Amino acid sequence: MHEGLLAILRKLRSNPDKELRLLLLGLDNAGKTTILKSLASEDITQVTPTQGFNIKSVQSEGFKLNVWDIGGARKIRPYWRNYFENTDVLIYVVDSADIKRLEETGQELSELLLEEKLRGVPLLVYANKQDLGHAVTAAEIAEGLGLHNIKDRDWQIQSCIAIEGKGVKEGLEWACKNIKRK
Ligand code: G3D
Ligand code: MG
Repeated sequence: MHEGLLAILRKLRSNPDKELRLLLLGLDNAGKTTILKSLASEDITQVTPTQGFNIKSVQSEGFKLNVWDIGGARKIRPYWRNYFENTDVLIYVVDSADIKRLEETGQELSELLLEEKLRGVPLLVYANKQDLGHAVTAAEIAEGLGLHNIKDRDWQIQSCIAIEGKGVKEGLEWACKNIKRK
C-alpha cells in the first residue's frame, strides 16, 4: 500500500515535538496540487481554502502546509506574508516543460527570496514534469532560475515527476535534513 509522504516525513523529522511548516509555491499549473496529493494521501485532517485568496492550508499531525499559486494578482501579495511566519522549508515547483514561463517563474522566485520573513529559509526547487519530452533538465532549470547565485540559504534542485510520485520523496529528505533548529 502506498504510504503517504507525510508519514515518511514524520519518521525523518529530527524534532518530532515541533510542528513542521512547509510553504509550497509556484506558478499555476506547475504541479503543486499533484505534489500536495502525494504528500497527503490518507493522512490529511484538514484542508481550509481561504476565501478569495485561493490559499490552501493543510494540517496533518505535526505538519502545516500552505499552498498557493503565485504570479498575477499583485494587490493580494501583502496578504501572503501572513503565511510566511515560521516557515521551515520553502518548496518551489517549476514546470520544466514550460520554457516560455521560465523567466516569469524565476522572477517570482527572486521576489520571494527577498521576503524578510523567509530570510534564510532553505529552498527546495522541484523541476517537475521530467516525463515530458520537451522538458529541460533540472540543471538547466537551476541555471535559468539563477540558483547558483543564492548565498543566503541552503538550496537544492530535485527533478521530479509529480504525477508518478517520482523524485518527490528525495526532495523532502533533503528538506528534512536542512531544517534549521530554532
Ligand atoms: P498547480 O496546482 O501547481 O496549478 P497541478 O498544478 O498539480 O494542478 O498540475 C497541473 C497539470 O499538470 C495537471 O494536469 C497535472 O496532472 C499535470 N502534472 C503535474 N505533475 C506532472 C508531471 O510530473 N508530469 C506531467 N506530464 N504532468 C503533470 P491537468 O491536465 O489535470 O490540468
Ligand atoms: Mg493547484
